[in-house]
Amino acid sequence: MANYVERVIEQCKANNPGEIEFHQTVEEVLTSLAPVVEKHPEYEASALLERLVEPERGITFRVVWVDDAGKVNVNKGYRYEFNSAIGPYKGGLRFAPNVYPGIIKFLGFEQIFKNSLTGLPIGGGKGGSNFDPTGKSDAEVMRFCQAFMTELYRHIGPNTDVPAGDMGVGGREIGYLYGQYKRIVNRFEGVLTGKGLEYGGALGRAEATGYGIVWYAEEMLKANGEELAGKKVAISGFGNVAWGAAKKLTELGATCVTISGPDGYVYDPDGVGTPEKHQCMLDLRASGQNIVAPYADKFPNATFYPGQKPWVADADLYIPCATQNEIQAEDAKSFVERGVKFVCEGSNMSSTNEAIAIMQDGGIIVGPSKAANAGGVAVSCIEMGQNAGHACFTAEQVLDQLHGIMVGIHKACAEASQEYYGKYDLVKGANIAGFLKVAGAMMQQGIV
Ligand code: 2IT
Repeated sequence: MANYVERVIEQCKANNPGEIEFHQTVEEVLTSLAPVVEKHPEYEASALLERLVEPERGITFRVVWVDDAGKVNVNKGYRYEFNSAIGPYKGGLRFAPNVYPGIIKFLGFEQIFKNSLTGLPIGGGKGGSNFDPTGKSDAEVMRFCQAFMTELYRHIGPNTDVPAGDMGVGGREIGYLYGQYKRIVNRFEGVLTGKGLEYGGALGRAEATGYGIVWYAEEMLKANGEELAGKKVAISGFGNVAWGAAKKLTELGATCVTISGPDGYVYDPDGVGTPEKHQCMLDLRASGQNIVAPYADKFPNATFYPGQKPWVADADLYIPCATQNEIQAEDAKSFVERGVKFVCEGSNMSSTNEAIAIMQDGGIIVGPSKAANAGGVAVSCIEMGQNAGHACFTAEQVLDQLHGIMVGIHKACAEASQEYYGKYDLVKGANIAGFLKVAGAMMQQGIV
């Protein structure tokens, strides 16, 4: 049966040449599923893994828009609708210059298991564009979003496929995308999440991913006899996820000592812990410059280290919140050498497979992103429910539910790894727990 897993991994690599990020997640997830597949021969008989790694539908389209100088620009647009066994396709849109099918497919594949782990009825999908938002004017972003939605609208719907934000797509972009969708279809409906509070957005959605990660990390620490209060925490990134994480870490009594951007990292010995500092993160993001150095100009106790990652800073817990593969083998080795105990992934696929193996072999407890960062999409689903029921939930209702979901995800990961591997391994446990629900639904729905 292990042969079955290996065969599907090899076939998937051959069928998707050059899409290395997609290969990476497929290899990581399927390898950990070997004992599950062993127990369920019916999966191989129904080609369940082959179906799982093949998106149900992949849409590629042209996005044409005119910049402020009057020049016509052409970008690529994508939506990979991966799996709808347990609900409508759900997942964000990423606008970044390095976007290509390998990135969108890795994100879409991860999203299947993440969404399943939330316990809510949402399938997996992801989309985006190679559009680079850095330095673009507001009017350019609007024209791009309108052009993107002019094609995408025909493929999505509140019960079909519900996109949201990801890197490069925040509240502003969701607003422009939503406005264009509504203009075309003439319906006010919950087709996107992460909307503004004035037009159907959920209270707590902006904070949800970061808060969820910290609540997941808290469970990880508790399960290993430690507590978050008093801990020094190094995070990467400065966007939506990092912002939410910094806020919740502070609230729970930890000190968040770093943030980072493509230009380097900032070390703040006093902690990124005041409303003014959290606002500074939002201002950095709104500046559209993709840099963190100005934080150190504003808060003189902080130091900016150009070109470095925050992993070299001394901390008790590391939370990557920037992008995929930001923890490489050499970072993992350095964590092990320094006796680091906890790493909780915030960004999707924060670590290379080699880095995960090095950390786990070195005794580090690793929280996998597909479990730890599921809070964002969980609140997106709450937003879908709110829209469908023409309701408005309070922040307290949303965040209490989110906290319960994150505690439940940690428990599900721990129990699944205990059952199939006889140990506390959240990385394998997340894959197994996420997979079992989707596999059960696929088996019941026949060969489709
Ligand atoms: O990676 C993710 O889970 C997201 N970008 C959020 C997806 C969503 O639909 O809220």
